[in-house]
Amino acid sequence: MILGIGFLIVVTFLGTSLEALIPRKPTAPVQVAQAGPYQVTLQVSPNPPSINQPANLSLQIVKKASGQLVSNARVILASSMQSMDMGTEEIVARSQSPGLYQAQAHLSMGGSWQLHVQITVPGSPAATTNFDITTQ
Ligand SMILES: [Cu+2]
Repeated sequence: MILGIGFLIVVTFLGTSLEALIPRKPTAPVQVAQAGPYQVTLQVSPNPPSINQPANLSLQIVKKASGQLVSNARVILASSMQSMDMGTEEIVARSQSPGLYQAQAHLSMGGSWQLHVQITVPGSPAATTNFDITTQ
């Protein structure tokens, strides 16, 4: 029994330290997700993002039904770390051209980040989705 618990502790310890040592696979530089009636294509550059400089995020938003670019949305991004509470950075993306929104995020630590995207078009309910971004 005691041996079993000791073994568990060692395995847990190894698991945690290995996770910090093994280089993480970067997430794809272009990812697509569905947010309610919209399809969102996220491009991250550089990929993987550097922890020393802000990451450039660009989001293209189209209506799923028609493929039409969504040009009048308010796009709010919130980035947070998945494995710990480092707070949440909220960013309002700037409209760059019809359907294209850009923002910079400070992903200041290596690991898995979650990017929460909220899209609000006047007259329609807000739609949300999440992306995973891995920094190194
Ligand atoms: Cu962290």
